[in-house]
Amino acid sequence: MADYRIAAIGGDGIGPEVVRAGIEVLRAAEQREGGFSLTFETFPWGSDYYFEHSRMMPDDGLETLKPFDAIYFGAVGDMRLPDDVTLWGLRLKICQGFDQYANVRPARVLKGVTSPLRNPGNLDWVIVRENSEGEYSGAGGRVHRGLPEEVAVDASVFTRTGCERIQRFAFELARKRPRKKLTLVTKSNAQRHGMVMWDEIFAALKGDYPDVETDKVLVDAATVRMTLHPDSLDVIVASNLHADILSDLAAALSGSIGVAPTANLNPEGRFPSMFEPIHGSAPDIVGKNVANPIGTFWTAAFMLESLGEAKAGARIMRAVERVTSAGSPLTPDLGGNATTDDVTRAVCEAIAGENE
Ligand code: GGG
Repeated sequence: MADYRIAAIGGDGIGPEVVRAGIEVLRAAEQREGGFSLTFETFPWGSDYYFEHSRMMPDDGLETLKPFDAIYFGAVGDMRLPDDVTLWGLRLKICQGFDQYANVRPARVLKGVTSPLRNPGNLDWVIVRENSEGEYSGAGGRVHRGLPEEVAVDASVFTRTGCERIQRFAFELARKRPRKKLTLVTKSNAQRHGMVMWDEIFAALKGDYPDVETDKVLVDAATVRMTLHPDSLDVIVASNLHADILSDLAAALSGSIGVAPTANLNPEGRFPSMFEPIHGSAPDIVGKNVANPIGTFWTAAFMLESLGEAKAGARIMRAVERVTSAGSPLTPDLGGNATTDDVTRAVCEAIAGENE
């Protein structure tokens, strides 16, 4: 029987609350499904850890995480610290340190959930975000700090290897989906070096995937397509920053940022992959027991699927949709007045009570 070792990192804000809820749901799925087991180890890394140790995670944190089969992550962001310190000190340290270059962000309207769009049609997208370079390369610097002549530079670094591997990943993903459609999003009219290379690589790769229908759109026009013609999109591939922004829009259009999952994949399996809800630390609702745990449940399903336990993952999603389609219990972001605990209990009961 397979035993999967999962590193759980709640991180900041509502992260620990939703990861705790997610572990309960994973335990329910493990029990109901049988045939595999999960061993969790929890790491208290994040902003509280920073105040004790002057760093978001230990210097040898990546070595500690390396033997795990997967990382189940909550969120980063704390009002007491600059956002770049928390993001680079934990989430990006893991994503970049483990070469988790494929960030996969599905968006669809779950049963019973209302999209803010008048005509959501069959909104069912996967956004593939380049996750290792680009606008998040970290290259740049500041000189003459505080003086009128101060200069700040953030360099977007796009490598042919980085662009090609993420685009191939997106093509492979698109060809496994019923619609087999891939849209490239860039801003190659304004960013005339790196983004033009994205376009050129896409044009060259297309020939290797004749079964995948392709098109391309500028990132500004992509927001319009997503809002007015959601049916025209299936898989979208874009740079680190563009896809980050588009996937927040996608989550909002599918009903709430609280339901959307993410996988940070190292597709070759040289390092563990990391799974997390799209949402951040939501400091305004910390400790109130109202955080929506559904994004973390969908994330759990995604993690099980990636570990080879697709049946158990699908079971979690059926249970989630049984609860959402019943219309209750739902947290306030979905129009309900239930707590995180209420939703967690209902999903665990739906898993345990399923006859399939
Ligand atoms: N669970 C996702 C999360 O914590 N996101 C925090 C954040 O600030 N992310 C910025 C980014 O991914 O670019």
